[in-house]
Amino acid sequence: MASRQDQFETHQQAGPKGERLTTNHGVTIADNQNELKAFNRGPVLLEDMIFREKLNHFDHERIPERIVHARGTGVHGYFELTDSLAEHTTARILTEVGERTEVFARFSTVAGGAGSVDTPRDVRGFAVKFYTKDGNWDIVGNNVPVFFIQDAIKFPDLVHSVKMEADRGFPQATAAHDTFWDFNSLMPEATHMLMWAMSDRTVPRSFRTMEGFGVHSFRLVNAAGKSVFVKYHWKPKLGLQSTVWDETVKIAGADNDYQRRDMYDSIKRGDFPEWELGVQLFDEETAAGFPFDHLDATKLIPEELVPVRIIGRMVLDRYPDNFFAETEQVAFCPSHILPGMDFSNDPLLQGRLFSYLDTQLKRLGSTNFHQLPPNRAKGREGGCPFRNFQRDGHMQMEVPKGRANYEPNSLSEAGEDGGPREDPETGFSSFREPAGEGVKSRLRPASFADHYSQARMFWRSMHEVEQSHIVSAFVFELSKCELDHIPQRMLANLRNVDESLAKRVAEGMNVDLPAASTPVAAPQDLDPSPALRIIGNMKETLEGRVVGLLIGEGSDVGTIGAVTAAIEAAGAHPYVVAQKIGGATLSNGEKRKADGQLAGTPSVLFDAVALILAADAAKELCGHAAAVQFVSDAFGHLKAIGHDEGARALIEKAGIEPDEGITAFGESFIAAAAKRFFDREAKVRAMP
Ligand code: HDE
Repeated sequence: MASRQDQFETHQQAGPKGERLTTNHGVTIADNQNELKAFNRGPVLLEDMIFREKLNHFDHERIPERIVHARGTGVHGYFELTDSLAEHTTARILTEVGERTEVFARFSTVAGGAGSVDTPRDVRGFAVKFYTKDGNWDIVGNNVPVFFIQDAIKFPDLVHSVKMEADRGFPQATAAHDTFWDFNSLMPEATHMLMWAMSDRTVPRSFRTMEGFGVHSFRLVNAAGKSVFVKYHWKPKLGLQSTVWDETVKIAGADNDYQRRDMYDSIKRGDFPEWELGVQLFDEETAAGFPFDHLDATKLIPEELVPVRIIGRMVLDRYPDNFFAETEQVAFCPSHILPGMDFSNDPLLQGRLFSYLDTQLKRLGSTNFHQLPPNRAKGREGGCPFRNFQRDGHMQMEVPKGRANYEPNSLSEAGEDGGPREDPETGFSSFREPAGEGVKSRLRPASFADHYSQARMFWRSMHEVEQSHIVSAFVFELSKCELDHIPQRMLANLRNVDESLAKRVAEGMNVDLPAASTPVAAPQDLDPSPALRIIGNMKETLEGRVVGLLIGEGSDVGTIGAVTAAIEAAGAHPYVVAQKIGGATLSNGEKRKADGQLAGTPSVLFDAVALILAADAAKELCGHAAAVQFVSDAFGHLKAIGHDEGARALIEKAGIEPDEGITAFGESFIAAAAKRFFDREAKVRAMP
């Protein structure tokens, strides 16, 4: 009978570093290939503790995914304060200019499951954990500054409505279905958020090109106990950039993981994603003068009303070593604030203060989730990340010493360690807010009644291109509803936002425009806020972007070199695509390997494209749909196309009418590649 060694001669007997494989209990394993059998070709024995331990651990690998924001990617980095808020807060992270604080950020979609795609039309989560000297601080925000609902008691209804429909288990990761629009059209307070959700904000090009918002008002509290309100803003260094819808849909097909890969690749290249942190600061008196209630999370404070003061920057520079241990197990809680900070009475925020702690217990299975590596208060001064008398529980990782597990105690009087004590000086204390008088009730404040003014303000603040995208998105989504009365109800609400918007959506669907619904509070005409636009807040820069170079047999080596150098000089990254992954033989007879194969690397993955082709190769590519689509999609997605003489045939085959975005190589290409050509849009698709 052959021994194990005879059969598996090639198996390594020790790891590359001489490590031995062991069980979880540290016993070295002799055979990791075969179950223990009673005899040759015989049954497996229950006593095989190595097999049972391995399978048992495997069977329990999955933990519940997040009920919302299940799909996400996390990154390590740091925050650096550039402007002190010492007059407003005692939190050191906001007062010590130049100090670097470790952070962990997680970006996510909201509706889809953990295995869904990265690029549906959806709000993106933007959660940051700061490991500060005063303990962990989490800003658990989104890339949209408002929310659907005013009161947390409606959150389960909202989430049920957007998730897969209960009976059929689809659609996944999209709001474009009956139940979402049914619920939201019945909740006029959602209208402002729906405008954002249908805008280009929810189809961001990259996590790196989106803003983040803390959404709610929080408080800062200074040493004298005085408080101001604060709203947090993240502004991307690369400016805002979104995709057009056709591009979004095609990205999902080309690369499920597009946005997390973009984050991973950019960090690997050293293009570290960066945001500025800004704050809007205002006091009670200023807030009282707003034409809306800032405690209502369906409202934003226009930057034109309260400017955003930039106080620091966040740089993300390290991908996690392990997705599960870090990104899956990181536990954000809006309740994680520091001494010198406090909450506001926003009822949505107040509900969140309960929900996140509760959810962590369910997902991570233990009240000791704070001991997991991504959650430990590791920035805390004094070595030990926490010191208290909470004890025991599942998966306790600490070994507390001594008898003191209660307080007060007098054990130190006998020379024993009596443990930590509260510190009224530096400890967290709540802002002494005068409590209002009133009646205990479930009423919604009257100041929350205006559901349309800011939705209208948002619409009127948009560039006309963005307005057409909003109309198209409403048409697309409402056209997916099977029940006709639902879009009708939504259209009735949209009439309160703007007549032309409602009319264009109805025309785009070829349905009747119903009578307007009756608003609880008459909408007001607020001043538009240009800060809300994407167009106008985009940066004409190639920095950090990716340009696809389509090459083929005989491509000119000099042109490839010059275009590559120009792209790199502009701070961008060239990515070579050829029909075959092995690449092509260039004009000098040398073979150039491709980074991507044409059929699997469409132009949707790039910010601009360069076609460097010999005439014969271009002609041959005219017979390949993937090549023709590479060009026609780049055009249709409003991107710059640089080309040499040889590539002309392919451009003609794609049926492209040259415009200023179609350039020869040189400076004009680099300048064009930093832009999107929105004027082209009317030529390529009918806009409702
Ligand atoms: Fe969340 N939300 N949320 N949310 N949320 C969760 O917590 C919840 C809301 C946000 O990357 C859950 O750990 C309630 C607003 C982000 O891990 C859960 C309400 C904003 C993430 C939860 C809201 C957010 C979550 C699910 C209404 C923007 C992902 C898993 C009162 C300011 C964090 C988890 C990460 C995750 C509850 C509304 C942002 C269930 C009850 C508003 C970025 O606890």
